[in-house]
Amino acid sequence: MKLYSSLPSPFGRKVKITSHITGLFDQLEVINIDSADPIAINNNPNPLKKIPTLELKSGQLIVDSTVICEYLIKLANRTDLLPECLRIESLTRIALADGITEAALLMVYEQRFRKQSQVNTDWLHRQNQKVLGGLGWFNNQLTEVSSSPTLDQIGLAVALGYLDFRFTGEWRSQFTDLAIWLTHFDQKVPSYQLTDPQTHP
Ligand SMILES: N[C@@H](CCC(=O)N[C@@H](CS)C(=O)NCC(=O)O)C(=O)O
Repeated sequence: MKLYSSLPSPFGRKVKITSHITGLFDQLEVINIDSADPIAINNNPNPLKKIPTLELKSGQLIVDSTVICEYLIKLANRTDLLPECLRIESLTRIALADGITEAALLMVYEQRFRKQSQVNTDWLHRQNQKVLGGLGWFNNQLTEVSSSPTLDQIGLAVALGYLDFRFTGEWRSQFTDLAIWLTHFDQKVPSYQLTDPQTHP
């Protein structure tokens, strides 16, 4: 299976951690694509040119990190990562965690793809409110982490990791319970550090 991703991609990291936990990482051929490079992105078979993208040996494409993770979870028969009896609740938590990551990505893109004079500070503020809203929600809804985390916990950890990576961990002083939670995740899930773009570039 080919996984199109990039080293800093938080959604790619979500898939990589899931593949480690399900024991499928060695079956992935990871192909790094620099999303900022207009020539490199043409190598991505995803028509939307987003990463992560999974390409099966048959040529079938699987897109969107949650869909890819669910595919891996089913392939490895590890449905405890996305329990059927809690499916809607889990998918909601995953969507909220992904929403934090998406808003943070949009803030990064606003500053990467526009000239400084064109950066829309109202738009940045709007996205930052989403990040803060999501963090506030999770800060009051934390669940205990084990060495085999659920997919919503993986999604939350990569969202926080992305804020650490791109926004120097400013969130930590305001959301102290979440910061403690992430320390537990980091200690219990070795693939979190293995996929850290700051230490494994
Ligand atoms: N909902 C998608 C989001 C994927 C996404 O936005 N990926 C970013 C990189 S982390 C990307 O491909 N950005 C380049 C672009 O949007 O053109 C998922 O969960 O996979």
